[in-house]
Amino acid sequence: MSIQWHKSTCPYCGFGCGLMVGVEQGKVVKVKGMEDHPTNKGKTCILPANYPPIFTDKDRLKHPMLRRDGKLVPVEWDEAISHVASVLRQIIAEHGPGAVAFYGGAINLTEEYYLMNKLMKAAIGTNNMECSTRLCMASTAVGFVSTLGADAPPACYADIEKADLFLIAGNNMAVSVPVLFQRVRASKEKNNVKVIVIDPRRSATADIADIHLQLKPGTDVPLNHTLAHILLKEGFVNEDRVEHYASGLRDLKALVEKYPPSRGAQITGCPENQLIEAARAIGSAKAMLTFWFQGYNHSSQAVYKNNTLHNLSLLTENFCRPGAGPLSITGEANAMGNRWVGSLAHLLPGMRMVANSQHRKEVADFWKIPADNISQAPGRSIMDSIKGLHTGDIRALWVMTTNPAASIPNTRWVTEALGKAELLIVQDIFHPTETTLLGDVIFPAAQWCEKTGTFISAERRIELVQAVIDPPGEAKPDYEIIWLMARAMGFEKEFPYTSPEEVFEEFKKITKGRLCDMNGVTYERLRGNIGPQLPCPDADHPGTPRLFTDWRFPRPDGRAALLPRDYKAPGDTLDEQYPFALITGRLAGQFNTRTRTGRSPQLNKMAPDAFIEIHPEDALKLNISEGQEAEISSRRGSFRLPVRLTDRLLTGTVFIPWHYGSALWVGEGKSVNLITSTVCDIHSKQPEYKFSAVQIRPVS
Ligand SMILES: Nc1nc2c(c(=O)[nH]1)N[C@H]1C(S)=C(S)[C@@H](COP(=O)(O)OP(=O)(O)OC[C@H]3O[C@@H](n4cnc5c(=O)[nH]c(N)nc54)[C@H](O)[C@@H]3O)O[C@H]1N2
Ligand SMILES: Nc1nc2c(c(=O)[nH]1)N[C@H]1C(S)=C(S)[C@@H](COP(=O)(O)OP(=O)(O)OC[C@H]3O[C@@H](n4cnc5c(=O)[nH]c(N)nc54)[C@H](O)[C@@H]3O)O[C@H]1N2
Ligand code: SF4
Ligand SMILES: [Mo]
Repeated sequence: MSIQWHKSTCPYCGFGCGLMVGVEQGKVVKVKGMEDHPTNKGKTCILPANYPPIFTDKDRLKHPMLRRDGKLVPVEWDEAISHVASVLRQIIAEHGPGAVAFYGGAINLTEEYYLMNKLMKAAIGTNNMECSTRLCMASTAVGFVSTLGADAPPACYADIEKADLFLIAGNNMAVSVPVLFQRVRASKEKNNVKVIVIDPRRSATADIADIHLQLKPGTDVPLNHTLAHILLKEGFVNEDRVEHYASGLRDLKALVEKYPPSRGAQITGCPENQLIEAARAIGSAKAMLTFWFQGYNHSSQAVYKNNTLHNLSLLTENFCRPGAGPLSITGEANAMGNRWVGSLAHLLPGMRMVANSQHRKEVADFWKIPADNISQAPGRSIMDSIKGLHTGDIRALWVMTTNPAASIPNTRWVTEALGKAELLIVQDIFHPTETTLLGDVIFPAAQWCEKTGTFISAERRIELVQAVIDPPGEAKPDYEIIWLMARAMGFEKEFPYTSPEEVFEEFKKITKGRLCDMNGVTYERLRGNIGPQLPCPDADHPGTPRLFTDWRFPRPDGRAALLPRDYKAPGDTLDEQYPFALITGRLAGQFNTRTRTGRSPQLNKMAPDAFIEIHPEDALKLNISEGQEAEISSRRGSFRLPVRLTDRLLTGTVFIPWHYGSALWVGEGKSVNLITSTVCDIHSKQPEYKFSAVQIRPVS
């Protein structure tokens, strides 16, 4: 029998490479890049290419399970669903809807987030609905809303071939988005593009930099202010033109006046002449494209880092034209869909806000419910829900497509909280994961290629990912599990769906007239074709590559905002006892909590186990050598790892890859989140994974 090829989109990062999935005798046997896809032109990184064993792994969940006498036992779907519905109804009757919370991931389908929003925010009546986007892109979203007036990433991938300067800040794309990195490198070579990398580590991405600003961790805001100071002082800013499309110039000038190169150098540790060289490169660029990622968002100053980077683009007119602007890449495959459906506790579907009464009314009218049914207070962020489990204010948590027991900071605090839930529902494709091990109820889910629905990529491109094989055993698509649960809770009328296409057709109506308008999209249009970039308001609309090309922004005065943001040092403080700044981040061979990649033999061989990187000078002082075990402690706990020496770090900083938990075979206590800081950005509520104060001791 020959291989049947089907078009799909990558289920890992949000760059959204087009893929071809090869199926033979009901099994996925091969995954390769789609030759004529505009995003990747046939290329892929190693992640999707190594997907086939992940479909058939022995740990795939095949039956619902309930915990009885401490043990998870398989049950029928009917029993699992009616049990969960009755416990949820009872908790809501006794403690109100606010005692229930939902926490999802960012690789679900747009349709699934829509259903969950409707179930939680309309039917049950609580805004306690969150997704792992809180840990990932929440700050980028808040950054866009404050600077531009909407969470609307303006640039597109075609800008990569049109820019003459790439400013890459806190984004190790060589590891985290390798196909993007290949495009960036190719454009650099072909078009002689200059590259500035801002990262406290000499990362693989920094290897192609013309200027690498190796700043002290957490000092991006003063660095950006210093660059703005030089741009203004050296006459690179046409103030009249800027005033035309951006407000706030006077206040920004007053603030950055206080950041001359000497002060910038002192705070960031970057040499003065290098800061001047970087600012001049920005000032002289014809088209600057900026990239940033978790080096920004995983910070207590995350939103301010975003705002002050956008200040640089706005000051230099690097916006709204080919090759210029902020090009935000999203973390997980459908992180963009997730944001636009409103899968955070302060959002509503179609780029709307809970706190806005007009938005609440529009959504309530659409759902044909009284406006008061949507609570006017934003719900709990996931960090607040964990606190709520500790205090008893949250009684039930439904976790779907995310692994909080491994990915939220301060693991002991998280697992204790999950243990206190009266009802912990975990909906995943595998058991064990760190979180399924704690569940009271396990729902087995179908995954990518086993269900149909839409993903939206970082450049706002919507694509259909289709079911091409059957899920194992009794596993069901997440959308079906949600509508079965909703009906069992008494919402038959509101959840009459029989297919994801019906859900999409309903959802798209509420995007009408919004920047995420998808009314020109149908499954039929997407089937077998490259999807359009949103907004795409009607059937013959070709899609929208770039936003705000008329330099008008969705803010009250039509201008974008230059924002004067004060600098604050990271939340966790270094002292004599905890003198090292711990940075956590990614490896090419593993993805997030590695429930998938850790089950691919090839990927696991590449990146089998955790380690700590230390600068050789620090190692000498600590009397630690390459390969030796070290004990790493923070104010929250401690664990042990083998040491690797590297001068790619600054002295005083250390790096640990964060993928390794306890549920797969690396054993207990390898998860760096045992020791990471729970300090969050107050504006985005996103944790500061990139700065924890730690101590290191050799283990003899
Ligand atoms: N192979 C692989 N690819 C992935 C993932 C994966 O797990 N594995 N995960 C996906 C997801 S969900 C995401 S969100 C992305 C994340 O992708 P990235 O954000 O690119 O990855 P990270 O390694 O988390 O962090 C990026 C860089 O930030 C730097 N950094 C740390 N502190 C600071 C600081 O204060 N300032 C600056 N400027 N930089 C700093 C780090 O040294 C690091 O090199 O990757 C996606 N792609
Ligand atoms: N220390 C530290 N911690 C971090 C980070 C860091 O850099 N450092 N990065 C943060 C970031 S950026 C992110 S995005 C988060 C990610 O944190 P998580 O969301 O917890 O990470 P994943 O491993 O992607 O979890 C996805 C889960 O969904 C399951 N799954 C896969 N497909 C499906 C499906 O179709 N349906 C269902 N129901 N389940 C499915 C997988 O088996 C897995 O358990 O972690 C954050 N945590
Ligand atoms: S770069 Fe991202 S989207 Fe492309 S193949 Fe790799 S993980 Fe998938
Ligand atoms: Mo992420």
